[in-house]
Amino acid sequence: MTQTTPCRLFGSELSPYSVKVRSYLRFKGIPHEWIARGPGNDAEFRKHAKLPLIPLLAMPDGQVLQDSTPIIERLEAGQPEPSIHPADPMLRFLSELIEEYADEWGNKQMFGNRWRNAADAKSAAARIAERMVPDGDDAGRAVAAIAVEERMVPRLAFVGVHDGTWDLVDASMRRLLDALELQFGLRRYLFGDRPSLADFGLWGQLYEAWTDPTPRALIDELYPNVWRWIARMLDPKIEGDWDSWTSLRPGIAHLLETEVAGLFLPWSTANTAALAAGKDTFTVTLEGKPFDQQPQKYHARSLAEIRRKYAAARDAPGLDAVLEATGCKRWLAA
Ligand SMILES: N[C@@H](CCC(=O)N[C@@H](CS)C(=O)NCC(=O)O)C(=O)O
Repeated sequence: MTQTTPCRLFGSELSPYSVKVRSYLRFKGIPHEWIARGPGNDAEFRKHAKLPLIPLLAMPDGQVLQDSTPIIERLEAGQPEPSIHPADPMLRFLSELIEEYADEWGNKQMFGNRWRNAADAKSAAARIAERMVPDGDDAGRAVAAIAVEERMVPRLAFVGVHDGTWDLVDASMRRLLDALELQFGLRRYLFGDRPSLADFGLWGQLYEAWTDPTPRALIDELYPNVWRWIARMLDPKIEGDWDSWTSLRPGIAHLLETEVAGLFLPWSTANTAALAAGKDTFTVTLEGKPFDQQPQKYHARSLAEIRRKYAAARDAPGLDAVLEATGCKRWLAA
């Protein structure tokens, strides 16, 4: 049955996972109200929230969903068309894997750019403060912006972005942008002329990066196809079909090899191992250099989840050969 009462999406314009879910709701044509999280809706948010995190989706039937990937999966199961999953099961899994990479590793690129550079941090803090403090109160907004910056900058440590790791994370963002620039020269979205789960995940992070001055200047100057896709994904539409693996292979295989198998999966596996061993910090060698951070439970849960999806999809024709050739398989089959 078509839903007519809108659901309520609590989110923030500055939150990659919130705008990701909003873009998905727009694509699916699911009626929704965007509730910019702020003091005016604190009581309602707290009543619903199991975790103090956005996005939060309050459904018309009273159900409350949190966490962007399960939110999308839940809605997709209830309303499968138009699908965000390529029809070929192999491509579907690759899209799910790239979404996982975007959520967990791509966030380091966005978050690092936003909170490491003073100009970007000031810009983001001012935009967040603008939404926290009622109209007309400039002094209040200035105080709030300082408090936001003081709260967010130390969080760089939680995502493992610091002087010792930033060059690697920044180079990883450039490589992602290079790969996407080529992909979007030939098609409207990552897996063809319609958006996939991977597009929503990557876009949440890159749209946010594009709202911050430093990465925005980079994208505007060097990545015109990515820029057009960023604009397109605000309100994505079906503009054609899924592409074949033959046509997708060069770009996707490169991304899987360098970013997913080269950085994300070994890092996430080391994070899980560190938690199991009860360690406070862990170091993993990435591209021949040490990468160290505090382990985080959330990444371990989502790694287990992508491994579960792999176990369910592994009979998909061609999948194991691609994962083997790109170096992903040993991390997923673990
Ligand atoms: N994995 C979660 C991540 C959600 C998340 O980290 N949300 C951030 C904003 S992007 C948040 O609410 N942080 C709480 C805070 O800043 O106080 C998802 O995909 O929804």
